[in-house]
Amino acid sequence: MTDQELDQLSVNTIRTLSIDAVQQAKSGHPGTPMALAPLVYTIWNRAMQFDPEDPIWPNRDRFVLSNGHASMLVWSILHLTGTKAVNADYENLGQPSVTLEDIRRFRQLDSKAPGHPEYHWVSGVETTTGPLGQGVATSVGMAIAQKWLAARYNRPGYNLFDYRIFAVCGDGCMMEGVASEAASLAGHLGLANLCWVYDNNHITIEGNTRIAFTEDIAARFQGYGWSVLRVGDANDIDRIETALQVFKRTSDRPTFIILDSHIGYGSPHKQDTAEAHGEPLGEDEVRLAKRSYGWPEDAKFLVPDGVREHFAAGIGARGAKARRQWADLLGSYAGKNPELANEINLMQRRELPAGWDQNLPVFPADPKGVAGREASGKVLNILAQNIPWFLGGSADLGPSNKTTLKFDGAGDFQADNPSGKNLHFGIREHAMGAVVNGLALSKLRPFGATFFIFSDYARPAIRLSALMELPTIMIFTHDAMGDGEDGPTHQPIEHLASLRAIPGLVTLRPGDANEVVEAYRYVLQLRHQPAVFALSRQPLPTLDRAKYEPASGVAQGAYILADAPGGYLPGRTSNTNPNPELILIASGSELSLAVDAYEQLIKDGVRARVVSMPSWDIFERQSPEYRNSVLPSSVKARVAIEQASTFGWDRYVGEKGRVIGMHTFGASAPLKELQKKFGFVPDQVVAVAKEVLASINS
Ligand SMILES: Cc1ncc(C[n+]2csc(CCOP(=O)(O)OP(=O)(O)O)c2C)c(N)n1
Ligand SMILES: [Mg+2]
Repeated sequence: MTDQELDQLSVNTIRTLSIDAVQQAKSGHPGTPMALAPLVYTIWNRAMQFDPEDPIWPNRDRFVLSNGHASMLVWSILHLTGTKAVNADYENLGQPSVTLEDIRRFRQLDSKAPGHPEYHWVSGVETTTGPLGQGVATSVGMAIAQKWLAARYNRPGYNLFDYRIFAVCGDGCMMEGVASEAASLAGHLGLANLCWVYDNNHITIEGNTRIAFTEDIAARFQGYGWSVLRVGDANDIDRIETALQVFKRTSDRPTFIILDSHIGYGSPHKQDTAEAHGEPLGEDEVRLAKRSYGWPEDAKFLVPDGVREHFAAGIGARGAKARRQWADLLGSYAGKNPELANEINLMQRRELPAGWDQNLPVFPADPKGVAGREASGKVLNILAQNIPWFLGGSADLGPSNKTTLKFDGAGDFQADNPSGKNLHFGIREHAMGAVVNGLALSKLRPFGATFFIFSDYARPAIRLSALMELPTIMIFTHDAMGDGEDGPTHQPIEHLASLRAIPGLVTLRPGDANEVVEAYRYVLQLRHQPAVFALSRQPLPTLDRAKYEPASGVAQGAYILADAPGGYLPGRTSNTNPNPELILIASGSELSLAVDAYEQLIKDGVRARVVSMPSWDIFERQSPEYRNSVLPSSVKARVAIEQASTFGWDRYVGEKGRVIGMHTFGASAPLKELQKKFGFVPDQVVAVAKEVLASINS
């Protein structure tokens, strides 16, 4: 067979595997794989530097399928290239990432060919996609990461990091706002290592895009400052390759390739229709499509002889050579730059450098105290010096979030300064969330920041951080009514509850400056979990830790801060009277309020305890014994205090307890007045506590 024939055979293998898998599963999306098989074939077998033997080789090119519903493209290509599986400890298992059996069991339980591309589940998938727009936005973070890595680690003669990012997207991705935010940022930053290929098929689920999407997309991307190319025939492999070569030669801006395609290509009755998008073709139509490709009509899941070999001779040989050369390069680099080489190694395993937590501040007791955001800013500036690859920024609120890195050499990340550690996301919270994911997928340790109220604008990306098990950090300040005068549009209410509901996400609302430090200490050691901080705008009293228990209890999620005389304080008291009669539970700005109420209650002869509870989810991971020692089941009189929706607190206060929280959107007024109006004052807490006690004792 000629090379041309082998190209066509390979393309048709991707097409027919996709058709057969969807037909067998009786669900899925056949049309776009049928149309984009030539594109994906060309990117992988002709353009990408990727070694199927080692899918986590640091300098590999990245491939992102942002229109994740076309996942059969990924499963086909991972299978045909023989990409190997890697486990959670980054060990190569020597087995295929996706087997033909997985493809036969497309969308079935435990198959490595699930409905959408899932990072962490299938090796070779660079990011989870399916929520449209998310993949392309994440690819911008990957491109920023490559630029940053190159700036820090490359040396003359040592181009350790020069990889590119290829992302494929459809009409849905182009309609989603997050893609626009991200494209605008990528254009501003001149990310020439980034290429998006847009599948211009004029079809979405409801039919032709003329019903909702008629803009001039080429003009739009030119406006963003991208290089815009067009390939008029999605079947023309050579033209596609030429466009990709133009991308590789472009050195000052990202590339957007508009690819005109026909969804369901080759299916006589479904091509160019919305039906080809999301339903199996049907047995008869499958035969007709195969006939149009010159394929044996009754063959199923057929990989003809020569196809695997064709990939091995293309991407396989090219990738193996590139990776070998890179390994040699790193070896000689390590001889000259052992510290930098060590950083690269640590980073790949998501480990921290020695001394990462040195010089973290200890805040002295201070009734006036320090704002959560202020303490956070001090910690960030130390961590970013201790951990070279720790970096991040805010969505235009750096001065308010106190996230600006101010030490010498921190710098601003810009097109002409890619080693900067301060990222300026602009007012683009959603793209910020996705970019942070892209940075974490590239093994950097990133943070993003905005007001807590606008966590909603980043939430879909935060959800994906959790789904992908990425150690991202989101710093949300102005976490409650602290900027009172701004009013209900700026006062978060349901945000804590909604973030606490995301599986795997660590949500932390520290109660004073030392709890902020401990919260960071905990979070930095996470390797596979994202975290969000809810931090105060206003100063919070720094508690006297000689009098109260140490802030290191943050690492348990909740801890006894103060107890009734004779109460249980590990290592400190005689434990003569293990159980209090009343427990006050608080987080964040309400912790010192709980302490004030506690002091009053103790004076009044009530055996009260204060539990600081900065994190529900960390607490839930503690042993039943520990949890019961903090919140003994026998103590029914409990009051939780939090300036947020009361939703969910019943699990900790129980049927007899009460929650002092928010049931409205707040109001615009100075903080002191708001605290009074909504009951966040010591007298009110004391009164509620006594009511609870009385009702239990009656
Ligand atoms: C954020 C988001 N909204 C809605 C969907 C549901 N959805 C999946 S595919 C699709 C249509 C996508 O059209 P297009 O990107 O043009 O894909 P094509 O049919 O051309 O492959 C929709 C609405 C989704 N996956 N993500
Ligand atoms: Mg479309």
